[in-house]
Amino acid sequence: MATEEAHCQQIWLMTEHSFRFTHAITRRPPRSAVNGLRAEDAGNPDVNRMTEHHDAYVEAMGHAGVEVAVLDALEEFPDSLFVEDTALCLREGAVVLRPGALTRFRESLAMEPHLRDLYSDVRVLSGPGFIEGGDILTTDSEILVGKSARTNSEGIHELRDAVAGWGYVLREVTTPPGVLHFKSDCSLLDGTTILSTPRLSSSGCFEDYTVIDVAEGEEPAANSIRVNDVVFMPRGFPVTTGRVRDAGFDVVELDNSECQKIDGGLSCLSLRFSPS
Ligand code: CIR
Repeated sequence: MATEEAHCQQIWLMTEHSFRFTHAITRRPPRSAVNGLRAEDAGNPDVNRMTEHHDAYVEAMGHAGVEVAVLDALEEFPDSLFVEDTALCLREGAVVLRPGALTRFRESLAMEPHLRDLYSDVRVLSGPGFIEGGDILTTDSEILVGKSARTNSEGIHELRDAVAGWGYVLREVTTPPGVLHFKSDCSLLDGTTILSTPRLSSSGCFEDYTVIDVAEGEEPAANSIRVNDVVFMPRGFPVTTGRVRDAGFDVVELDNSECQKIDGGLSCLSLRFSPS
């Protein structure tokens, strides 16, 4: 490859690293997902349907150009399909997190060996803080971490120390009260564009970004994911999907009704990364 072309490709990789992924890790839904944690009772999820949706999610990731590892279900952990909460995966390495929900704490230990298979540098937070991946949004310029009922200041401080050596700037922000995770209410659409609920964007935390607000009554649509050239959005939120399409993004809608019953969005279902 000509030197100039190689240089351009390097710059492209550096500027879009927050949504260009070669790999993902997912975990199959356990039968015990009917006991998954939830803030409100919307009925138990149908695990057969959830599994069909999960299969479609994995297939869509493949179509988007990602090599997907599908781990076996862990029956002892009802929420273990939401692998995003267990780790932060960056180009330089992975950080094993410390979930703040007691029933989920050991899920991250079960993830660690899989990260070691893919990364030479895996850092494990030793506590005493707590932090879940759903509260972490990585953009091209920074890592935003929302303090929440699952993520405390100590956990954020420990993550800041863990990633500082890799050159990342970490900014502490706040998850709106009553919202499970920071990313329950926002997603990255490209390096500088965020899809957000108005209740979150009105806090001013996205001042340096272009913000597309989700429509009133369509808050779960805020948890979407940009994967390479497409944006995966949950089905059933037509006004917000229209706004994202009108802004020029290529949207793929995915069924997520069963995970939504236990507060799980599309981002929660995978760890997405490109190890360097
Ligand atoms: C929980 O409450 O932990 C699960 N039922 C849902 C986790 C969703 N994860 C995420 O937003 N990253």
